[in-house]
Amino acid sequence: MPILKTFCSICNPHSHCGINARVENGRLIEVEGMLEHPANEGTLCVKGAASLQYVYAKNRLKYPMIQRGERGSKNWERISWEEALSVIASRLIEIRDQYGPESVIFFAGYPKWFRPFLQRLAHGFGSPNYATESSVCSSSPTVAGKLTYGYFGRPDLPKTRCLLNWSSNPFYTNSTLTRSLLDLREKGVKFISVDPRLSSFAEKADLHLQLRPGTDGALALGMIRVLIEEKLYDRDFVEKWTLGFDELVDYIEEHPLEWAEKMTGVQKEKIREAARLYGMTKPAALMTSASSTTHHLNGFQNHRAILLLPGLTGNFDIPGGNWVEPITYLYTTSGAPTNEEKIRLVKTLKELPPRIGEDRFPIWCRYYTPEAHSMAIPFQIKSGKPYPLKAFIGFGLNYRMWPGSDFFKESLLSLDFLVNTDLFFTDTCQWMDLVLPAATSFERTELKHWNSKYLMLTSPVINPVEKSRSDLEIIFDMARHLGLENLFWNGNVDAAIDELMAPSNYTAEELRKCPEGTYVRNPLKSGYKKYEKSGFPTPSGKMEITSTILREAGFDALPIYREPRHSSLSKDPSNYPLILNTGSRLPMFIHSEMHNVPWCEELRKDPLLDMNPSDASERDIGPDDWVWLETPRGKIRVKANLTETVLPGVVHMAHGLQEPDVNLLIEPDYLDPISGFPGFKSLRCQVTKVD
Ligand SMILES: Nc1nc2c(c(=O)[nH]1)N[C@H]1C(S)=C(S)[C@@H](COP(=O)(O)OP(=O)(O)OC[C@H]3O[C@@H](n4cnc5c(=O)[nH]c(N)nc54)[C@H](O)[C@@H]3O)O[C@H]1N2
Ligand SMILES: Nc1nc2c(c(=O)[nH]1)N[C@H]1C(S)=C(S)[C@@H](COP(=O)(O)OP(=O)(O)OC[C@H]3O[C@@H](n4cnc5c(=O)[nH]c(N)nc54)[C@H](O)[C@@H]3O)O[C@H]1N2
Ligand code: SF4
Ligand SMILES: [Mo]
Repeated sequence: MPILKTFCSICNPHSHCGINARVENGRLIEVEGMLEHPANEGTLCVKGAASLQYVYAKNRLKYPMIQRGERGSKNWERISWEEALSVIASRLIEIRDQYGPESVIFFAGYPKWFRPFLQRLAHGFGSPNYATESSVCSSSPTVAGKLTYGYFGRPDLPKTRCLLNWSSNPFYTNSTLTRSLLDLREKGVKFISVDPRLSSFAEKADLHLQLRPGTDGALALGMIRVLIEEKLYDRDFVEKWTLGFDELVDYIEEHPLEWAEKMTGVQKEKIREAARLYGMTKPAALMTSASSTTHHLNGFQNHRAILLLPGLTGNFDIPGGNWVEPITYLYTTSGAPTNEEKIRLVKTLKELPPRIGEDRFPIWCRYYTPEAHSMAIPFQIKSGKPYPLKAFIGFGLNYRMWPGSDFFKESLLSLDFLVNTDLFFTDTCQWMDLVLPAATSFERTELKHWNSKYLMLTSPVINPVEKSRSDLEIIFDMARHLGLENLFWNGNVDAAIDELMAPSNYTAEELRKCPEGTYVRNPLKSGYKKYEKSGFPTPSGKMEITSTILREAGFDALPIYREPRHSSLSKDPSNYPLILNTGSRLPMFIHSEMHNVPWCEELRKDPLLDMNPSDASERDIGPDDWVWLETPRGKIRVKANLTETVLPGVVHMAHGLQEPDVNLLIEPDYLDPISGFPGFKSLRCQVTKVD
């Protein structure tokens, strides 16, 4: 039986494991990790190992379908692709003629691989309203880095001697890093973990700072105080390359370590120890999360405070520190330059009407890639201001991603036309006018870049399940029906890949000749301390401890620490004494995904609320008791999982479940005023036993 080469694209774009697929009569029979692939070196996690159950899941969407009658009436009728795409095109053109192209939203959920082409479709159609899941993920840290340094770099793991892991749990979330992290540990590299839970990473750390969620800014400022007090900062760098150091010193002087201890719950001796370990071990690298520090109302500024650490200690853009390499394609640094930007943006933003959210989150909108802000969508749908919204074309839309998911759904249902393209007939699909079946990575052609300077262009290794199709082909075909075929290489996907890869002289034909992938020839050489040549790409040309952009926009220029609105320190005698933290990742699920896959589902059958035994005994709650998890917005029924891994006073609930949905408990406008990120991780709640 032949072994065909492909990769798993279930989880985050920094993993994506190479796969050897055994195929019989066009059907997948077996998968195993590809030994020669630099990302996974033969390994697969439980999700990838369950690929057969995923590809052939019972609820795969099999045909384009249209819902006749009312939404939610389940009156579905199978239609042909031609019919589906004609209906979509004619409705969109009607809506464009009546309300303008900006009234149509083009949205990508968690899947990322087709995004540049979806954005091209939106702009080609005339709508600035291309929006994505990144409005709650990774973009806030990205913008925080841009405002502070102009760019930011990932931790240079192979060369570091100290890893300060601030709020990430890579053993679960980026599991292809596991082996190399354990190797570092065995080599004696110091690990510091900043995490309110004893995570699988924190267990391995030399030092674990178990802070109260959402107080990261206070902790970072506490560490900075020690670095300054004990002269552990890089004085040359600070003098030459920073803006606002004196303001920082003034602030720090007013905030002793006792203050940081009180805010964070971390003993001041531990804060001092962490600052010394990070400040004195050279080189040291900072690893952060795409979301956990920024899922708070004060998250953007907290993240900025954390990002000051590499600069102040001379660890920015050096070997073994936070090394800046250019992003070449879809969030990765493969070293092979592409025309991604050119392909995404066929119109300049000046030629398009304002994006959704531009009024409310101007900094995010200006300094992130030109997208609309997803969190602002339901509010503009409701208000119709500054202009009405009428249609939503989703690719991988899960309406439960939003805080106040019921509010988002209700606003969505007030639109005139709803389409979603997904692999599965999800809960969200039930509310659409039309659904389109997408193909998995096994059934499509996909171009992928890896940070390890590796490229792959796959061809389908199995027949698509029933009538499912690649998202890319669907987008190209939608474009054809809208009369935009010229913008879409007249339907020729390989021609698009040729144009995309032209700056690094690869063609689709050449890439297809090495189905197992290839190391990038002559990858871009990044060099170190690039600011010494050209300064930092910030308004002042320096690392901005005080941000010029924030100051001009009326925000605190310095990342000073402020308690979030629902602070657990506030004095009101609240009925909600516990902190609710949501969404710590589980290894067997990806948000709303993999719950339909038996091997994954079996590993965690119940909706578990992690709580400390002391909080449980105060409430007469025993292991596995059913409890109500309640916030001022509502309550859901969950099962108590008593565990010492979480702090007393803080409970943790997974997101992504259809039932019970924790996002029903969160106000839709509980948003960070700078980034628009929801406060998913520092809310107030109560837990009581179900009678
Ligand atoms: N309470 C709480 N809420 C959160 C978070 C939290 O921590 N707490 N985290 C937030 C974050 S960081 C994120 S990233 C979001 C997750 O964002 P979501 O978009 O909700 O993520 P998923 O559920 O993984 O994926 C959405 C849909 O994409 C479909 N899909 C997968 N692959 C493909 C494909 O190739 N093509 C197509 N067309 N569809 C596909 C899936 O089947 C699924 O239905 O959730 C956010 N919401
Ligand atoms: N298996 C799996 N992998 C995934 C995903 C998934 O759903 N499943 N999702 C992908 C996505 S979209 C994302 S954004 C990433 C997230 O990737 P990670 O950030 O690595 O994972 P999380 O579990 O969200 O958060 C990591 C840690 O942050 C801690 N944390 C929570 N609140 C705070 C806080 O206020 N401060 C600090 N310092 N730490 C805090 C949690 O306790 C948790 O241990 O994972 C990606 N990978
Ligand atoms: S889900 Fe697992 S197997 Fe698939 S890419 Fe992610 S880590 Fe690899
Ligand atoms: Mo995310």
